[in-house]
Amino acid sequence: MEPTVPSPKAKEEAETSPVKESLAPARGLQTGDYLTTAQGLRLPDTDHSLKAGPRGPSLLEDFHLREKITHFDHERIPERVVHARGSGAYGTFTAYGNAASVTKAGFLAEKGLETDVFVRFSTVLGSRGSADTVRDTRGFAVKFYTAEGNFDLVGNNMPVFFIQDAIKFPDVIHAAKWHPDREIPQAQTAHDTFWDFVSLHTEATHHVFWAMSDRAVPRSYRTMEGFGVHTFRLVNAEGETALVKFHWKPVAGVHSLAWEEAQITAGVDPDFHRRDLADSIDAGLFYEFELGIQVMPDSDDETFHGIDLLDPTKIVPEELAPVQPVGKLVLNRNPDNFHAETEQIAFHLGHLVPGIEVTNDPLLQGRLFSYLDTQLSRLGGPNFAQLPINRSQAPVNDNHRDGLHQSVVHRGIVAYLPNSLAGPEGPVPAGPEVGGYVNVPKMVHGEKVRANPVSFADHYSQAALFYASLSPIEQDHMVEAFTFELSKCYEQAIRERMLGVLANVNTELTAKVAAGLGLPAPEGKPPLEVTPSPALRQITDRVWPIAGRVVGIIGAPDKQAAALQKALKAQGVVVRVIAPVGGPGVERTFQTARSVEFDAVIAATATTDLQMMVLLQEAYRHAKPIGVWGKGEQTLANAGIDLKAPGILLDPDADTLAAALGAHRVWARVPLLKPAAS
Ligand code: HDD
Repeated sequence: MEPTVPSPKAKEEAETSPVKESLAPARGLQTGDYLTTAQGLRLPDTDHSLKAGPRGPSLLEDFHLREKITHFDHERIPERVVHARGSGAYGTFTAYGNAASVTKAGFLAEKGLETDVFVRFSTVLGSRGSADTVRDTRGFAVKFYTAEGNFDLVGNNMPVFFIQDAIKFPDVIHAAKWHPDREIPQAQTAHDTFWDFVSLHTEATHHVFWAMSDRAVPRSYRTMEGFGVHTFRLVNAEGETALVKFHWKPVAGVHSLAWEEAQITAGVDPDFHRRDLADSIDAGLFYEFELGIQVMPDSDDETFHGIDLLDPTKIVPEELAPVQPVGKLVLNRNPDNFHAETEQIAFHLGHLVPGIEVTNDPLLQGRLFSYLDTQLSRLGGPNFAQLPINRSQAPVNDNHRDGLHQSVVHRGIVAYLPNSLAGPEGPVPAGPEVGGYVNVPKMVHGEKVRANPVSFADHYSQAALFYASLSPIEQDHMVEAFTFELSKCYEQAIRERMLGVLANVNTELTAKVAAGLGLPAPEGKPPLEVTPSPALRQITDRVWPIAGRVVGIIGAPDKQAAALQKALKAQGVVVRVIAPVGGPGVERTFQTARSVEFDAVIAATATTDLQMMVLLQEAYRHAKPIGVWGKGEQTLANAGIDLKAPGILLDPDADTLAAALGAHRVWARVPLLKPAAS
């Protein structure tokens, strides 16, 4: 799938969309030429309160002072209890049409149909103001404004979840978020309550392995996969059903930050991912993802190759059920107002359209309650669907009335069914022939119990599968992640217990982590046979599109730099000149530049500046391509970097750099970066 390279035309087209049109009246609410009160009264002065003389007390009668301050006092709404920090964008989803065989949902089934979407990416644990690059799961929530009503796919960048039953959600989140006494740590897994919980609650093991993998530190929201996690039931026009898992595949590939890089970035640029999303769209370098589905038969036992499809701690390996692309998502427009759009958007798994149904996954069932409920306190009442960002593009006639923040002026006396008084305007129930949502009849039976199916008791086999599927470098990163995070636990007993969990997954991993912690490796019962799934591996020989990547040149804005800028711009790469001081064509100075901003660096001048030494050493440690032009050779020597090391590119041109960026990192250098002892 070829990526979209900067296209002003596409950008222009993105500026007009049905959703944008529908938001237009709300955007037009603030139009007059003059400053006014909320009531439209023109104001001559908003800098001084009304006082009894210039040195006197303020007067209670100053309605403008009171309105201005009162409104300010109430500007904030409660942040999301999870996924508080996020950023979003509008886009277009285009269906390939092949999904018609499994679903009647128009936005998937109708070839070429374009549907407006809003996507909100997020971290899970941190507060609204926390950093983007922390080790965490990322949210990937998509609202499709379809002609049949809004459909929300509220997924994550990891395909499994910590718990199998929604009733455990408060437990896992209380354990994973900050300690309640100090509100520390912010947005990190490295603390006692998290490891205490997951070491006792072993159904979390598979998700913990994903959280300790490179997936937890994405390079950009552009370079991560998305997963619907649960199994959904799709229904086609003939009424046939299939069990399906949703996947978002990034056109740019799956790429991560180095762990040290992620930590530095959290300080240098806490908005790293948010900025990348907004800047990329502004530059016409749109994020692109393909939506894919794994299709499994809707069998009575809802199991596929022995995998219980109702268990959200399990994946179906792509080798068993290939991900079939069914449409493409292009994010092409930034919101105008963070609060009105990104903050007020309300996702809900119960926002479904005909052709897509839920299954009995107990995690999914509980989520169906939580998402509606949370909006009541977050958005202040039951009318949040009327907020411009949440409005359906399909006609709404719901018989709901009144409530806080009601903005519809309902007419007539009838808001009930059945009735004989509404006349032709009143809503009538819609059968399936006119698009009414009718569930596929499914037999439900069973005793009333608080219990899991037996198959849910397997907590380790797929964690083992995931670890075995990774490349050796990714496996090393996971060992380092477990060692780092567990080292930060104060309680030795928790570290030991967690090693006990790891021992039931993989002996070699446990030995390495235990060695790092200075503890004995316990014995466990890891699965005897594991069939790896190569599709889970991030590091492969593939060369990926490079739009959105950034190259830094330590030098001057000279002809050579300009030529590279021009050549790489055509591929969507930004080239920034880093010079000792500012000036025309200089985007970073030795003082302001940090390695984490760049995917590759070129040393083009001789310098002994210590900040540049650190920049180059970090780029080297993070396995980034480093180019050398002319006297830059001296700079590399000053930084102690061997010119013969892998990924040191002598006199690189645009093509050489593009090829190096396409591999994401210089993987051949990684073995040289290990501490001498290992
Ligand atoms: Fe959740 C937000 C994803 C389990 C309760 N969740 C939220 C968001 C994402 C997810 C991406 C942010 C939406 C946005 O951008 O506004 N959540 C997931 C996934 C889960 C999951 C992939 C498991 C497969 N969530 C889950 C459970 C519960 C919740 C089990 C409760 C029982 N989630 C919420 C919530 C949030 C939320 C409290 C917070 C704000 C919101 O919903 O609108 O209702």
